[in-house]
Amino acid sequence: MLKPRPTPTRELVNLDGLWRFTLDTVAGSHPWSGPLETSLEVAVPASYNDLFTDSAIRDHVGWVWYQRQVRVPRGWTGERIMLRVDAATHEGRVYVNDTLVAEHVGGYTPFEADITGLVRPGQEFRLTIGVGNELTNVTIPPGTITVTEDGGRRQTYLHDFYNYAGLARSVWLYSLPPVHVTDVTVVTSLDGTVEYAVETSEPAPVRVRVVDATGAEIAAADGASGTVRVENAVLWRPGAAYLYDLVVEVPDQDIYPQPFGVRTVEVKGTQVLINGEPFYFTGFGKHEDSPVRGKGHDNAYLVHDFQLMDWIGANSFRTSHYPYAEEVLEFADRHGIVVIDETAAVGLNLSIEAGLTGAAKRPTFSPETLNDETQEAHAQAIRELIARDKNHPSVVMWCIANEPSSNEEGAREYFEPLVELTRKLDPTRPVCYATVMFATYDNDLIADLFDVVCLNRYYGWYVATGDLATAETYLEADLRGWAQKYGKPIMMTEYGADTMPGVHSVWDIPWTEEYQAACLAMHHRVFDRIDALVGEHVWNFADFQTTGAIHRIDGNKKGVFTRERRPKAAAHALRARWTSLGDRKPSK
Ligand code: BDP
Repeated sequence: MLKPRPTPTRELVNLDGLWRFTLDTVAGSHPWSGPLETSLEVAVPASYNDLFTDSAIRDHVGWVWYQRQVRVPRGWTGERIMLRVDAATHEGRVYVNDTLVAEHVGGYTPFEADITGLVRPGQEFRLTIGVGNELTNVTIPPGTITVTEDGGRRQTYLHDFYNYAGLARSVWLYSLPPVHVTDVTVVTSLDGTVEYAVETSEPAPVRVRVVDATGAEIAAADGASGTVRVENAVLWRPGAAYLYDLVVEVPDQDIYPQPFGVRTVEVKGTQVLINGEPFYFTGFGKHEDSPVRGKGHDNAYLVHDFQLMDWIGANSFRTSHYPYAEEVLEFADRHGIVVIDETAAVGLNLSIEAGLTGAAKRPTFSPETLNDETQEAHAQAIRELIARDKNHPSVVMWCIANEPSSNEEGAREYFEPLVELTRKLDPTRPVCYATVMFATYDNDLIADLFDVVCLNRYYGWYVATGDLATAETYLEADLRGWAQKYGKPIMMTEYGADTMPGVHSVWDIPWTEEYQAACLAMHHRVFDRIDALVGEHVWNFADFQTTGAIHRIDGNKKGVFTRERRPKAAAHALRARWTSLGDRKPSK
């Protein structure tokens, strides 16, 4: 799905700002059929949960309503008029005046509606967006709704971040010419060959031009698909981005520039190669999370987070545990940061439920739990992720799930078709999933289906807590086991320790700043002894909000930065390591 851009043939109106807001509390009411009766206003983009003081809003389970008036620019006569929601977490329903124009399930990917027949250039309409936050056994991510003793509804889920909801990304009104470009796919080779495929709203002649970063046209071709050749192509490299535009033209109708980089990704033996050269990932699993905004996209945090990643020597991150705002990927494209792009398939693991909630043990994959319908929702999440992000040079790998119960019966039947689908949709990028601690090289049932073994491990924290010597032997045995069995590259997608800033000790005491640094250093000693290791992503870049739990102090504190982005001691230690690693890690 193309990102809306202003071009000579397209105009774009941003609808962010303050909208009217209310909870859906009256069953059977139709809040979209008139002005919302409310004095509440809500910020877009932002998760709504932390904006208000009322816990009934923060903890609401169900639908909420956003509403505002929108004026269509008067010059749009004869154009198609489109409405685009960058994300409605987790489900959206869009009404233009009284008419339902779009419904979408999946909280982190965009959707749009053609509203041409319902609105008039120069005139206003009432835009109402319902947003539902319920997670069930057939949503991605999954969750469970229980009814409490007092009759209230409670949402539980097995992922470790707060269920922020609402319109956390931008909403747009934009115009399209009657015949327009609907999709562009670009695949590049190191010799400068650019394969492209363009789709249009109806059959029409297509011309493409490659424009370099100075604005000069350097190649051109006719036809909806084919190849163009960029002579002496400047490669998109980690740390040294270079972007071209494929300017797609439907003559006399539409112009759409699609940015792209010339680069390749490949897995060979135990290496991940970018542009044919081994790449070693340094960086983090992140979250879209900040005080007050929740998951609301914020360009100030975007710039600052990337500055901190640069300062610390991170060359990459994983969009744990859902697709991030497109602005984030575009920034990574422009600044040469490498991205592992993840779906929202997190918490597909009922084996941990019993331990966490005291509930009876349930199988993860079964008709009553995660079933064919869940798998179809997961497939849809993969389709939408790839449709949105396929042209980003920064994205080098798809991560289709975080910590599924991959050692449980049914895992292979569930995942095999999803891996096939991912490869069919994008044959150019490796595919991975992040493996939970309980899935070992002995009992995991799906690792052979994927290209890179990605491990989330908490030695020194959940296992061998406070005992780094034991943790070191466990970690090394674990990594060697995977290396030996699979012969694939191994990426450490999570490791770390909760840390309260300001708590110190001369001993190995969990939660202290020194312990976090020592725990990471222990991991790094082991990493440097494992040939197949291709990268290290610390969990997490910054502290983030979760549901309340006895092992969480106002959220997860495994950040190397606090939630306000202040460095803990480990940040300085990581900086010392990562800024002196060069392109590769030290010889083993
Ligand atoms: C892993 C999850 C991550 C959690 C982390 C933790 O992938 O989302 O936040 O553990 O417990 O299991 O800190």
